Amino acid sequence: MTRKKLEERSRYEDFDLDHDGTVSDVEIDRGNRLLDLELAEEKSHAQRRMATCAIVAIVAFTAAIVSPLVSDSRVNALSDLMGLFYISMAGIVGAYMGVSAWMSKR
Ligand SMILES: [Ca+2]
Repeated sequence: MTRKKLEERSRYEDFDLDHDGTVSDVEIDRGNRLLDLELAEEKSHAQRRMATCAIVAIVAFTAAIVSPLVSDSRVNALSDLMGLFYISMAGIVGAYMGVSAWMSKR
């Protein structure tokens, strides 16, 4: 049986964890598990960033509408939209916290 080789600069070269020149099934499985963990970590970082941005947006938006920069007539005209904004931002934060708690118990 002929020996299989990886192509030049193959992405599976990184899977050769003991650097012996061959990529074994165990190394492929381990590499795939590491890849899955890295993707899960990246996803959780993105979700945390999104929740943080939502909190910052709530604070910044509140600071903007109570500042003298925005007139009372504008605040009154946009009051319905503001409610939706607060509910949606709080929904993002609440969903993040709920899913985080649920995932930690799994
Ligand atoms: Ca190896």
